This record gives sequence, structure tokens and C-alpha cells, in this order.
Amino acid sequence: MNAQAKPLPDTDALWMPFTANRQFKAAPRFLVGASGMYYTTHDGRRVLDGTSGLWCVNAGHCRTEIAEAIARQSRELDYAPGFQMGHPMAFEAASRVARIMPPGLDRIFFTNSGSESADTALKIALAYHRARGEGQRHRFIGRERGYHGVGFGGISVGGIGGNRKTFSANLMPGVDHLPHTLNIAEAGFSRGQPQWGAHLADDLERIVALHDASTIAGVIVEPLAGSTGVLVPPQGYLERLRAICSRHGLLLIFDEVITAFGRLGAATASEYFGVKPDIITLAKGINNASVPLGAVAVNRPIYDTVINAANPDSIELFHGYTYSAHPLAAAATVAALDIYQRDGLFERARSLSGQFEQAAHALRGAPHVRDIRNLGLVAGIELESREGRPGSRGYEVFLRCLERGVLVRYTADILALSPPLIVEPAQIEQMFATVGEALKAIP
Ligand code: PXG
Repeated sequence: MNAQAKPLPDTDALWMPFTANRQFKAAPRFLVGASGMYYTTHDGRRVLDGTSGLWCVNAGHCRTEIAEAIARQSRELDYAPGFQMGHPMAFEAASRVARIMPPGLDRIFFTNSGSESADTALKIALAYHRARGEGQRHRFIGRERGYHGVGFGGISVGGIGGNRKTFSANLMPGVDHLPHTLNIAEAGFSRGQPQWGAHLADDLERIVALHDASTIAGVIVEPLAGSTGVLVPPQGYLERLRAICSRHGLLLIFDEVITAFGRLGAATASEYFGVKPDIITLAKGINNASVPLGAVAVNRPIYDTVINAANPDSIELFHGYTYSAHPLAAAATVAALDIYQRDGLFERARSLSGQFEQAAHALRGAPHVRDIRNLGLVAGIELESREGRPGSRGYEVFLRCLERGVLVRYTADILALSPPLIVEPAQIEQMFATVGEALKAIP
């Protein structure tokens, strides 16, 4: 690609999301093209995508079948209202998603993002309890360091201080948080699920005792927490959460916006861990991030309860979006799920996960490395923070890797790698070797 041919845009008007705007605009970095495992930068360099965009392009970039499905759909039916009218692709996409969810979680509500999926899941949980005559179950339990997007519901159950503090007086009432599960002293450098930490789930019993189960609607956690810096659930932890929720009638919601669609080597983290929640939130990989789309998968009893509580000619759930199951997003979903299945990408992720783990943990002992965590095709590398300048080291490693042709993600001083599931073994080696070189190059 001839880079000089692309004039650079004026950067003033765009308020960039989750970005240090002044820092970025002082030295902008543009991605102008993508194909398979690679991005192309504005100055014509190829960059290996170590992060699947933002944990979402699981089948690799610019897949022809998806592009064609979107183009075909946009010519045939560009938009159709989803309220009181239907279009076939919406139902087809829902059926296809339902088919790969854990058995029983086969009722699908479409949103446009992971944030909307989180808020939708909370609303469905409240609607369910109300429909059963237990409307007093209004509380939610989230977890420290949890990320459930940026809606008011999501930041209320979420546990990332920076996302909450500005809005703290306006958060949803009635929310408590479980402790997060990271403990480097006890479980540093664990390969896969740490052995230490299942007991942290027992804190849920303490919270239930405090409020009484009859006031609690549900518990929401990421089965593996991604954006906070890759926290892998301790062995037995999710099982304990499940058991405590079942004992007290709390709905268990897994936020699988990152973990679903193959990231751990199975269609869902639920399938991977063998723990079945009542509700799963989805987005990102659902259609390879080609058109914005999220979804909430709920179990049949929840759907039936909410639906059957209303009069037959009444709207049952006063919730939905103009673009719920937008035809283009729905068509892209069917095409993406076809690719995942045809190319066996979930199995591919599983078969690569051993090499990925080896390559990640080979960085143990490299400069600044405090911990390494991994599962499936996800790795987190936590660095020692510089005195008084947290985040600066993560940022510098990110820049060095980019210069050396690999895109990694950093959250403060934690690096995250989560490549497309089409990644080749040599590319896995390249990614981690590049991180290793960057670590040696910075103070
Ligand atoms: N839940 C989870 C578990 C997520 O990871 C969301 C909800 C929100 O999705 P939307 O589509 O509203 O952004 C997410 C999003 C990162 C990073 O660098 C992670 C996300 C988004 C942006 C960056 O780790 N996750």
C-alpha cells in the first residue's frame, strides 16, 4: 500500500474514547488497512495484530465472506424496524447463536455493544424476579476489577475505580462487590487456572447473609476478566459461585463479551469451565467485530417467565434498541459463525493454547516482569510500575512493540495479548519475542 497516497485527517473534532487525547493528537498513530493477522499503518508498515483489535476480530481481519454478506444484505434490506416487525436474518442470527450457547441458554436478545448487553442482562434479571412475584430482589453483586462496559448499570456492577469515580454519586443503588481473585504472592506465574483462591467465592455467602437472599437479583462476573489485566479464575472458584447462587435463588450472569466465540478454545467460557450461568452477555467476536452487535443469551425459564407474566397482547419487556439485530450486523453474524465452524477456529485456539502458554511464560525473568497469567489464547504480563509514574512503563512497551511491528494492548502496566484465532505458531513466537525485546529496551 502506498502510504503517502493517504492524506492524514485533522484530529481536532474527534473526542477519542478511553484515550489520552492530547498525548495521541501530539503524535497520532493511524491504522488504515487490515487483512488476516495484520494491520497496515498510515506510513505503510505491516503490524501483527496481537490483540484481535480489541479482543474481537477472532477470525482475522477483512474476511471476504463476511464483507460479502454485509454487502449483499445492504443491497437487499438495509434496515428494518425490529419492534413489532421482523426480518428473517434477525431470527436466523439468533438461532445460530443459540445453537452454540450452553444447552438451555437459547433465547437471544440483541443489543449493539457489550455495554448494552450488560445493562440488558441486569434489566432481564430484574424483570424475571418481578414476573415471579419477587420484585423485592433488586440488588446486584459484581466484583472488584470487573468490567461490564460503560453504561450506568455496567459501571455500577463493575469494579474499576477509574471508570466509577467521576460518576460515583449517580451509580445504581443496591450493588455490592466480591473481592477480585488476583494474588501474585499466592499464585504468581500460574499456568492456566491458579490452584489458590477458590475460597474467595465464599465471600458471596457473607454478602448474602448481610442483605438476605430475598433482596438479591443476581451476580455478574467475567468468567475470565480481560480488560482489567487478565485475571484467570482459580480452580473451583466459578463452581462455588454457581453453587451459592443456586442455593439462594440468585441469577448468575457471565459477561462473556471477551471470552465467547473461541477465545478460550470453546464457544463459551461456560463450556470451557463446565459451569453454566443463567444469563450470558455477548458482543465483539459475535460477528468478528465487523458491524456493532451485542447479545444476551438467557435460559428458557427466564424467557418463559417474563413472557408468560404479561397479557398475550402486551409488550413483555420494555426494552430494546433501534438497531437491535440490525440486518447488516445479523448477516455478518451468520457469516462469522460459518467461518468459526467451517475453519474449526475454536478447536484451533485450544490446540494452540499450549504453545501460547509456553511462549508467554518464557518471559519469566525478563526485565520488569512481575507476573504472567494465561488461558486459551489470552495472556497478561504484569510489569513492575515505576515509582510515582504508574502506566508509563506499559505505554512505552506498547510503543516499542508497535515500532517493532506488533500491536499489544496495555492497561496501566499490564500487557495483554489475545491474537486472532487464525494466528500461526511462528507469529505467536514473534509476538512474545517482540515483547521481550521491548522489555529489555526500556528503563
Ligand atoms: N464486558 C466486557 C467483559 C468487556 O470486555 C464490555 C463489556 C463492553 O463492551 P463494549 O462493546 O460496550 O465496549 C467489554 C469491553 C481492553 C478493552 O483494552 C476491553 C474492552 C473494551 C475496550 C478495551 O481490554 N472490553
